[in-house]
Amino acid sequence: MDLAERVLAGDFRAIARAISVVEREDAGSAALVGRLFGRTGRALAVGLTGAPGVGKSTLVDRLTAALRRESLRVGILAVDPTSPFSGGAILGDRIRMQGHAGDGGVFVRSMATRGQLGGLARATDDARIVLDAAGIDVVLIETVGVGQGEIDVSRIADVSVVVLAPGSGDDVQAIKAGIMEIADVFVVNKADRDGADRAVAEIEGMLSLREPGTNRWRPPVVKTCAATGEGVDDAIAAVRRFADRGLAAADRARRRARARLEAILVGRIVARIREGQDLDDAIAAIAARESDPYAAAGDLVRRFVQEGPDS
Ligand SMILES: Nc1nc2c(ncn2[C@@H]2O[C@H](COP(=O)(O)OP(=O)(O)OP(=O)(O)O)[C@@H](O)[C@H]2O)c(=O)[nH]1
Ligand SMILES: [Mg+2]
Repeated sequence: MDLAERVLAGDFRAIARAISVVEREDAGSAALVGRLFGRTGRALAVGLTGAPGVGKSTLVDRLTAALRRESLRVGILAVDPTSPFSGGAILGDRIRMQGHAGDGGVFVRSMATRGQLGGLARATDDARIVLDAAGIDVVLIETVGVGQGEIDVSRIADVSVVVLAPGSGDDVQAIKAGIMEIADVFVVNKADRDGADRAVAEIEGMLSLREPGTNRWRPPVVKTCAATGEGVDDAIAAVRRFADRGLAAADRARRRARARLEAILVGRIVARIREGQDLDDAIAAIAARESDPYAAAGDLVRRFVQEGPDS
């Protein structure tokens, strides 16, 4: 059996290898995704985003245990857009998965930034494809959220959960508007601490200030104590309620398809133009003020279209 066949058979070692192949964009990576893609679309990808230390990993651990009780297969991707140089080993320390070591129904993987952020979102999306094709039922994507990158990563998920904790400096006002916008479900974790009810009230208050839209989903706000597992079933129920709205899923799938397609097109066209002398000439002309960036880009695109992508 080749790698794609072994992935489709659900072999964990093959899954790990396949994710490395797509992560590094090794030769054959596009062909591998091509072999797997037709067999995807079953898995539910759930993103969990939040500031460092709010309890995302503890929550992921609890969610995994609950999903395993339903005999669902779980894939966990721990993604850190904030530390480009940390690599897999250090990231691995941030995952609290001891309880599931040796469980053949749980696959765990860390994803680190290699190169730019866009690359991380792409690699994570491809890893999701590998897990989906391998028969994983639920993919949990943990992303540390403090900057911009986690927003890209959260777009990969079918359902985005924003996790907060009371009184840790990451309360509602401090959370970036962008993160708020991506939430399909809010989880206020560490409900055992003071201020949890206030945090819930603040989020609810913020949500009621949004533009009312017909049929617009109002993100539920769920309190959890990941340390004890309290509220975790409510969080799963809220995620499923959102996922069960078929239209939202279809919309999201199309948005994701568009983003992926456009990114690949841009990458290929730029790579193709870079192969020739044209790009260097255009850069020199702009730097010397002999041309402007818009005119130069227009010229390059025109020439690309006229000559064809393979000339
Ligand atoms: N009191 C309390 N502590 C919790 C709860 N959930 C998690 N913690 C603790 O909070 C700390 C951070 O938890 P993690 O699960 O590692 O948080 P994280 O968001 O994954 O952290 P990073 O991956 O580093 O961003 C740990 O010491 C947990 O034991 C909770 O519900 N209540
Ligand atoms: Mg963590």
